[in-house]
Amino acid sequence: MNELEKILLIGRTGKGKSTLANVITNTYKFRESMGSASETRSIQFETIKENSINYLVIDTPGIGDTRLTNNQVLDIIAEAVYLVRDGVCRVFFVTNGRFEQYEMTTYNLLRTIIFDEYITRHTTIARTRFKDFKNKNKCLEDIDSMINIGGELAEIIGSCQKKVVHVDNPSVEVEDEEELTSNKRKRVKSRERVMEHLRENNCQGVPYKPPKLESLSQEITNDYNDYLEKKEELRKELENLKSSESLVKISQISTFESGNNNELISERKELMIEVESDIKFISVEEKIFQLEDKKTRLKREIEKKEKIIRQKVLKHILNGYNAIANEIGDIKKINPERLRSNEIEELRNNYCNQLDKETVPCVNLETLNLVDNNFTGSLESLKGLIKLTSLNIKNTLLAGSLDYLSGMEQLRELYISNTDINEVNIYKLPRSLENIEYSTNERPDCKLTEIVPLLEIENLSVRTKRQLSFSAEIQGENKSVKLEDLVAELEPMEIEDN
Ligand SMILES: Nc1nc2c(ncn2[C@@H]2O[C@H](COP(=O)(O)OP(=O)(O)O)[C@@H](O)[C@H]2O)c(=O)[nH]1
Ligand SMILES: [Mg+2]
Repeated sequence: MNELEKILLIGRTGKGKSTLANVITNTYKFRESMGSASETRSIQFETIKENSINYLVIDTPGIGDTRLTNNQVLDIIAEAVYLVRDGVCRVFFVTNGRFEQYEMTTYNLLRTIIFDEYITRHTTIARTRFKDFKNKNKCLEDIDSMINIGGELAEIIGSCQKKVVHVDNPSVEVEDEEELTSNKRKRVKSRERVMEHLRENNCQGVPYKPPKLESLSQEITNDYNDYLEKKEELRKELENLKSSESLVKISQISTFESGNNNELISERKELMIEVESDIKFISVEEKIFQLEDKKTRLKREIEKKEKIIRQKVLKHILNGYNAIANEIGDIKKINPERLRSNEIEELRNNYCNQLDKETVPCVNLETLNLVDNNFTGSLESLKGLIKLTSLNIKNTLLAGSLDYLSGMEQLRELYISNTDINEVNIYKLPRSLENIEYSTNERPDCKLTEIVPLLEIENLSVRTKRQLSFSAEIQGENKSVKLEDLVAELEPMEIEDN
């Protein structure tokens, strides 16, 4: 069996991934960006055979790029996972040595979402734009200087055993003949470097297939196959449609011509021809109608599949959130703060358009900020987040009862301004609450207005409690104040439960 060694190229936009892909595959099939605007937004891949080894070279767009929409990112992850579902042989982290902000985003995201800490064992730094790539000493010096700069790149270089391949793949879109020849030669030489590196660092039959990749690929492979089949079907239909449309044109022309040419021929004959071409005309039109119908149906089915796949990827990301957070916490190698606070949180907040039980499985989550989102539905899905200390659902369309928060015994801050939350049993609210923000100024017609009086009582009790415990502290007493005791006093003021 001919195994495919999968080579995954990742890195920030403009670092030379597509160019490197062309160099490795010895083609110009990958789109090299001339300006920053023309970069590709989807995955491209090609196979090559070299020394009887089959390689699949996969070029990814920088998924940390803000220019991509959330759906595009999910699609890219899905496709990448599908392509490397049997494991990846080498990951080329492409960089030009100039370390920039967000340089590691793609790497870190893939590492946390589909790979694990062992990704470094299968990673090679592809250092592009290195003019002295043929000089071994200069290459070694460059590795040292990258390590000396420190930071994440240095750590990666260290943990991938200094596996760095230096290349220079200048553009071939140049006018000057001499320059073109020279640039092409540099590409050829660079290619030799890369292929040599691949020979030395092949998978030896054991591709890297970490559990996260395995589970997500299992999750989406069937859907992805369906999706690809449908896309192929659609492609064929479109082709059919095209040829049918040209048939219509031909038949229209023939109707016209037959009318003209038959002027001198007997009426009967003319009529016959007209009738004949009419029949043909109608049947082709009907066919087009059927094909159009099929096209619309297929498109709809494809969209549906896309959605399912995206949801599965999203679910995988959010399900893994805890494990991911733990893993980062343990390893502390890849700047855990940034990863946690920006990237994963960003993913969470941006991608979560719908609150359901599956999308909120992060039991260790302490802060959840969903402010200014279009979330609808109830808070039931948050029930399990028992470690939350702060919950902000301000300016969302979340509705219903606050009772779902009753198990959150560490919840101190709650922001529910301008929502449709309209049920509360203040006895069930977490005792730990220190602050509830429940303004309705920005949306005076929101349903929250219905329970504002109750919340005022709650806030009063919270404040009283704080004052009491404060004075107890001052008095050196270790007296814990029970909320029930306080609300018992407030009970006469309570407005009927709704
Ligand atoms: N001189 C030089 N230019 C390069 C090299 N690699 C890429 N480029 C140029 O950098 C730009 C971006 O390259 P591209 O492969 O599209 O980057 P990608 O966004 O990572 O795919 C293009 O104009 C390339 O011609 C290299 O090794 N040397
Ligand atoms: Mg590219």
